[in-house]
Amino acid sequence: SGVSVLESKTGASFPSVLASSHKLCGIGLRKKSVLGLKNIDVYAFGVYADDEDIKTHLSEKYGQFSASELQGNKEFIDDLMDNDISMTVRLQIVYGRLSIRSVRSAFEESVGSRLQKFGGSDNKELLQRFTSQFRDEIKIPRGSVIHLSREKGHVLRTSIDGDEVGSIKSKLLCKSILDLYVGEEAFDKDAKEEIEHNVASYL
Ligand code: DAO
Ligand code: DAO
Ligand code: DAO
Repeated sequence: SGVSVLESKTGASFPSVLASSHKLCGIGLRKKSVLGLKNIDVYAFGVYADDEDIKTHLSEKYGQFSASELQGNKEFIDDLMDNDISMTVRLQIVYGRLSIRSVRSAFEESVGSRLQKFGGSDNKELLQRFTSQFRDEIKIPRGSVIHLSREKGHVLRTSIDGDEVGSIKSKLLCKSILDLYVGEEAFDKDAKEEIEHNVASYL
């Protein structure tokens, strides 16, 4: 215990183990281009997964392959996203002027596009109803830590600096969030590769 990994550009620190059994699989950076003019670093993130759950759900199908053989295997990632594997994405905010309004609109854009990709039908109204719960008074200063956890039964639990802000049971939503970090158009491609490799090494 006590070991952590630093994201090199921002210096954000990620413990190598979260809670009891969530192991760090990779870290990366979420950037956003503003008006097509400049890229801002919004947050550093770490993706964690329960290594026992990985064994339980993925070993039978993938256990005979090496980590490098599984690199870039889309089915493997799809199975990681679809199975009931406990995972946490830990965000550490590095942008100092984040407003709830911009969180809401970024969420509608990024998560919204995945809800559409995986859910098909129109989730727009549902999404807006959800993001309207991001109350204006919530402050997310630089250094804030947000946990997005997928718990057993595809329950997404969100906390900010240890305070729970809500939970919602939705397989579609959990998958849509994870897709931002490990999917085909992940925010940080190097992080995605690192995560794939480490998940495979837990088989
Ligand atoms: O100041 O308008 C601006 C740029 C802010 C971009 C914010 C992107 C928000 C990304 C989501 C953060 C989720 C915690
Ligand atoms: O980076 O585009 C993105 C979206 C990441 C998901 C962020 C979820 C933030 C939820 C925090 C709610 C605070 C009111
Ligand atoms: O769980 O498969 C399902 C269907 C529920 C659809 C949930 C859509 C998500 C609505 C927006 C929530 C944003 C956090």
